[in-house]
Amino acid sequence: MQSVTEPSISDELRQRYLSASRVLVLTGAGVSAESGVPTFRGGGNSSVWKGMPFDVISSARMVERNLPAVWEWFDYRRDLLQGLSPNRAHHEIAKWQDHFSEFTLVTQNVDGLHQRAGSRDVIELHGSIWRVRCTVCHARFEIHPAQPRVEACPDCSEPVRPDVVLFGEILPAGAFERAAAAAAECELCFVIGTSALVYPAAGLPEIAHAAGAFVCEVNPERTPLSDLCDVSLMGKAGEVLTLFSRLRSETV
Ligand code: BV8
Repeated sequence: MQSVTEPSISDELRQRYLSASRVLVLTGAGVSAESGVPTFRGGGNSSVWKGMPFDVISSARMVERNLPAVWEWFDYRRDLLQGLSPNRAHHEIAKWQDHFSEFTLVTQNVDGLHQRAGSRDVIELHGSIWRVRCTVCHARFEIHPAQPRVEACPDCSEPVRPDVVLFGEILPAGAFERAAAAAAECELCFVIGTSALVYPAAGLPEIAHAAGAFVCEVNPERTPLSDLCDVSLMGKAGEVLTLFSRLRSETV
C-alpha cells in the first residue's frame, strides 16, 4: 500500500480513474467535516452528548429507555445541519455520477448533504436524520427543515422516532445487499472520510478488495483499512477530491 503524505494522484491511480467504468464510493462523517458537521470520533463534544458517548445515545436500547433523550440529540443535530451546506467534497462526488458509466455512492451519513450537492440514488446505509418512522406502524414521514417535526404518527398517533439505524439495529432492507453487490462488481473503490470501525459498512471496501478492485482511501489519518488499500491519499476530502476535478479537466 502506497501512503501518500502530500496528496497527489499517482500515474496508476490517474490511469485507473480515467479508464474505470464501474466505481463505488463509500463515505463517512469525514466527508461532511468541512461543512462543519462534527464527526463521531473526531474528539471534542461531537462524540459525547450530555455525558453519553454517541454510540450510547444513538442506540436501540436508548430508544426503548428514553426516546425523548434520543429526540433531543437528533433535534440538536438537525438544527445544526440547517445552517450548514455541502462542501467541495460533496460537490465533486456528485460530478462523478455522470463521469462513470456505473457509479454507486454509499454513505454512512444521515445528514443528506450528498443529495443537496446533487448526488442521485444515494444508498443511505444508516437512514436519514430528515425522516421519522412510527414506532408501531412503521410509517415514514419526511421532516421539512422549516417545519416543526412530526411528534406523533399522523396515521396511528403512536410515538415516532428518527428513521436512522442506531447501534444494535439492522440496516434498511436491501441497502447493504445493494451496496455489497456494487462493491463486488466495481473496478475502483474510494473510501472517503470514515474511521472504518462500524460494521457492516466497513466491510464494503473489503468486499471490493477481495473482488480485485483498486481501493483508494481519502482521510487525513490512517485507519484499520489503510493497509488493505492500494493507495491512501492522506488529506482532507475537499482538498484531495479537487485533484480529480483538475484531472478530468486536463483530459477533456
Ligand atoms: C448491525 C446512525 C446487525 C446513527 C450509525 C460486525 C458485523 C455487524 C455488526 C457489528 C460487527 N461488529 C460490531 C457490530 C455492531 C455495530 C458496530 O459496528 N459497532 C462498532 C462501533 C464496533 N454495528 C451495528 O450495530 C450496526 N448494526 O450490525 O445490525 C445486527 C443487529 C442486531 C443484532 C445483531 C446484528 C449498525 C451500525 C450503524 C450505527 N449507526 N449512525 C447516528 O448517526 O447517530 S454509525 C455512525 O458511525 C455514523 O453513521 C457514522 O457514519 C458511522 C461510522 O463513523 P464514521 O462515518 O467513520 O465517522 P467517524 O467520526 O468514526 O470517523 C470520521 C473519519 O473521517 C475519521 O477517520 C477522520 O480521520 C476522517 N476525517 C475527519 N475530517 C476529514 C476526514 N476525512 C476526510 N476529510 C476530512 N476533512
